[in-house]
Amino acid sequence: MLGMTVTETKLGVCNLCEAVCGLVLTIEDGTVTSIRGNPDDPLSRGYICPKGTAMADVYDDPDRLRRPVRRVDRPDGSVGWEEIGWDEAFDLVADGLAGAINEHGKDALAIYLGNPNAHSLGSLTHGIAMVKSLRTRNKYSATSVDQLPHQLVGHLMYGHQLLLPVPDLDRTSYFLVFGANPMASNGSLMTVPDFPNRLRELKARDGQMVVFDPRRTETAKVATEHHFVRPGSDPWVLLAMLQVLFEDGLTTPPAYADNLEAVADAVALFTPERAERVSGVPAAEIRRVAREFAAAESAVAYGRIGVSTAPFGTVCQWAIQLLNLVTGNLDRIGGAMLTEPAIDGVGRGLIGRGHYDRFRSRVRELPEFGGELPVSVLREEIETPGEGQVRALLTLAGNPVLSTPDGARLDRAIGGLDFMASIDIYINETTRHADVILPPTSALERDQYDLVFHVLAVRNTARFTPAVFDKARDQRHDWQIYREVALRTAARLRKKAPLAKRLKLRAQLSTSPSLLVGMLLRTGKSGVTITDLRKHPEGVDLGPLRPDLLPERLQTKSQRIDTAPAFVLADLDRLVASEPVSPKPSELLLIGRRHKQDCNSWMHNTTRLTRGRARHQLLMHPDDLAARDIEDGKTVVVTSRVGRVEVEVQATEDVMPGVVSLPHGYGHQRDGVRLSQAATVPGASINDLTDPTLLDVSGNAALSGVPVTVASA
Ligand SMILES: Nc1nc2c(c(=O)[nH]1)N[C@H]1C(S)=C(S)[C@@H](COP(=O)(O)OP(=O)(O)OC[C@H]3O[C@@H](n4cnc5c(=O)[nH]c(N)nc54)[C@H](O)[C@@H]3O)O[C@H]1N2
Ligand SMILES: Nc1nc2c(c(=O)[nH]1)N[C@H]1C(S)=C(S)[C@@H](COP(=O)(O)OP(=O)(O)OC[C@H]3O[C@@H](n4cnc5c(=O)[nH]c(N)nc54)[C@H](O)[C@@H]3O)O[C@H]1N2
Ligand code: SF4
Ligand SMILES: [Mo]
Repeated sequence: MLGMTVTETKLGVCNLCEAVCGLVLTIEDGTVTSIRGNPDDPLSRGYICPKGTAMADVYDDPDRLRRPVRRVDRPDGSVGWEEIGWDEAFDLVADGLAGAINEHGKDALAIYLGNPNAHSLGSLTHGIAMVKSLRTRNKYSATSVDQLPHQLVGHLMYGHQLLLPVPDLDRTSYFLVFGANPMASNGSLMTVPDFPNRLRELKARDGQMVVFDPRRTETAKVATEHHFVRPGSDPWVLLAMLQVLFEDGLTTPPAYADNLEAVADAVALFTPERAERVSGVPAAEIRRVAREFAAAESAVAYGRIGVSTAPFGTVCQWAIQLLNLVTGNLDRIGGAMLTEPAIDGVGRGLIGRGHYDRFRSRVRELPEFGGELPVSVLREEIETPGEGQVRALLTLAGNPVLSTPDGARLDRAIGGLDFMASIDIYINETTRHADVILPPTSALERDQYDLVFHVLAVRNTARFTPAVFDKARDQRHDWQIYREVALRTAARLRKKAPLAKRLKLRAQLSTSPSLLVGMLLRTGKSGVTITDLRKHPEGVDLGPLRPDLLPERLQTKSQRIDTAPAFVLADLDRLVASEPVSPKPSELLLIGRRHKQDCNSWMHNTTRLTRGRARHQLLMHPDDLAARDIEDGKTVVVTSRVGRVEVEVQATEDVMPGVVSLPHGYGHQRDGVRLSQAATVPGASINDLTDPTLLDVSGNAALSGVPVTVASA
């Protein structure tokens, strides 16, 4: 074999977005030399985007941590990192966490869970258990800068926070999209790999895709129709559509829906004419779209980040559910349908239904949802002295300094903590403050089964992907890290949990995630076993989504849907009170942006994804630039209530006049420190401008539609 190259082909899975594409990797002498989409995968059908190929970069990345590191504050004020052994690292972390709890109480420890946790089997099977064992009320996650309104509405209407109908994209004839850009994001709360082709198929069968977005996005450009809508004004448009449906008598709701008269009453005031004044969408267009939606053979409304991270995210998600429901498109082919995953975490109660306002945050008294507080309060809980003040922080795969509102101030607050530990594969803008970082194996080195994304997929499939690479001896999987941190911290607590509880925790955390998947499949109803999945690593097709699963699948006590939850109706008063009289002429509304080659706040150190034209600029309409005497390409100062950033501006008619757009996840150069993953991409963090006091009623941050001013630098 001397001198010969050993070439292997292995199947993998991409964990960089919710599309969870199946991959075929070519590996030569241990190096990944090519990554393609797997044509045999029944869900992703061979699709892959530029990020899928970059999975190899994460694996190879010399910047990626493979062994624990401890922060060393040097006498000259600079910071260095020193590799330490696992045993020492676990002890340091357990000492720090238990120390804060013993001295100041359990709520002195805050925990933040970031997005990649949803993409790791071990985080779902073991991470959540570890977090629970630490019993703090100061639990935060990316949920409250993302999909919290969906979860609240699912909880209120269907009885479970994750009983969320997904668009039956492969069969619908009318796809109505508010504030989502699946051509760049590849779908969210709708696992839909190969969106571009699925859309082509939709259009080939004479289907419509109608998009409402303040920017003419990649998705808007391939839509059959795009409407500019003023940021934050979607609830007016959505409620006006409902008003039209009721007024025209176009409603055909299912028998298990209650209180529709209350909905009709509540929306009566929200006429298309009133919506036009607030949103800029002509009343005639709102009427036409509503009528065409109702008349379509099948239709489904869908809304994502642009309407979730908005001041009325909950109202929007409620109205979107209602558009589907009142037109008879809920639980129907081509409409909004329920999935039947092989591991039904929702139906089997593995995931809680959600609960609201069981306790509140200490400083601002904001209600919890599902045991979590809105991350918009994290900074003040760290900074405000008194009983229950946060003294220590544990982050799991997150970067709140770049991803949550007023990140700059959070950054400073985190810097002042007594102790911080992170479970993360990089030193990022947040984890740079950690005393110790514990890095788990990366995605290609661990087994994967998508416990979350099969629940949200446009087709029922199941897939188990064994690790592509063996882990090195001195690496740890995330679940092994969670076990050690949980057990060693528990052992150090002065107020120990009862012995039986601790033994149970040990047993629970000592079973590997893959074994758990096998057990969950065996005890489920799908008939699929882990042996089947190991035989078919490309995935097993369980068929298209099935209709008529309601009302049986509802988890409400009555097994009926309350279409008019008092909680949501009450927020309509706040909506009316917020009706803008006339916008201030100097003010612009800031919205976000995702690009195909970006992955939230990380992956900016891979050449593969960062070469080519820069894309960090503030997008602004030429008329708005002219009105301020600003030239295209110049550096501008963007100012909001909480902060200011400098960034280059780019003129484009793709944004509405009065609207500016910055992508999130940029702005890596902080305090002049070069971070291992921060790379060289320029740009500013949009979350140095977003405002933690702007919130939806759910507690979700209103990141979209933040008032800013723009001036020449
Ligand atoms: N203004 C604005 N802000 C936003 C958004 C927006 O649209 N606009 N979007 C929001 C949304 S939807 C989300 S989900 C959040 C994301 O916010 P976060 O989840 O806080 O941040 P990410 O950028 O996803 O960072 C995840 C970190 O996890 C680490 N990581 C990656 N893979 C692994 C792994 O396998 N294991 C471990 N342990 N660590 C890993 C990387 O170091 C990375 O820095 O941002 C939110 N913030
Ligand atoms: N390439 C890539 N893919 C990703 C990610 C990534 O970072 N990069 N992140 C992943 C994550 S964590 C998530 S949650 C999903 C998000 O998935 P999407 O929600 O599809 O992604 P966004 O691009 O944020 O789309 C939000 C859209 O809302 C628009 N918008 C902003 N404000 C408003 C408003 O007030 N009203 C309306 N109607 N529209 C508005 C924006 O212009 C934007 O086009 O993407 C996932 N996929
Ligand atoms: S669409 Fe791209 S990033 Fe998302 S799972 Fe597929 S290959 Fe990965
Ligand atoms: Mo997200």
